[in-house]
Amino acid sequence: MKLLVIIVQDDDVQAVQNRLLEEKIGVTKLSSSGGFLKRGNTTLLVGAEDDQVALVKQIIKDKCESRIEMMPSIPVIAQGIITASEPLEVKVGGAIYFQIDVEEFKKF
Ligand code: 2BA
Repeated sequence: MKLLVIIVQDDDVQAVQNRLLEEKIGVTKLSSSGGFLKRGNTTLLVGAEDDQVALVKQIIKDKCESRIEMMPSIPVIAQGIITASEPLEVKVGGAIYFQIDVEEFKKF
């Protein structure tokens, strides 16, 4: 069994969750936020049997889009003068995926 930790953009969560539920694959949704953009995203925890892992990856690939986000300008102080940095375009990927071996799984 594997524990999959998948970070997705909030806009894609519903579609991913619906497909996982259709396939009867359990999922836990955690509210999270990115360290760089400091915007909300969602972390999904999926306990998957080894033979379900490929299907979960395919669902993620199908349902998660990469998008361009704007990082707003921030005040910058240089040589005592306050200016504003240029707004920055940041490409946020479809999803970030981690796969971990599960030593033991129990339901109490
Ligand atoms: P954020 O940390 O808010 O990052 C959003 C996007 O900003 C990233 O998209 C990446 O394109 C860019 N970015 C991140 N750090 C950067 C930096 N130091 N300089 C320039 N650009 C940077 P993704 O790579 O698709 O990541 C989307 C979200 O997934 C991240 O949101 C973070 O919440 C999570 N994530 C990404 N890599 C991770 C990792 N190695 N461990 C844990 N979480 C991760």
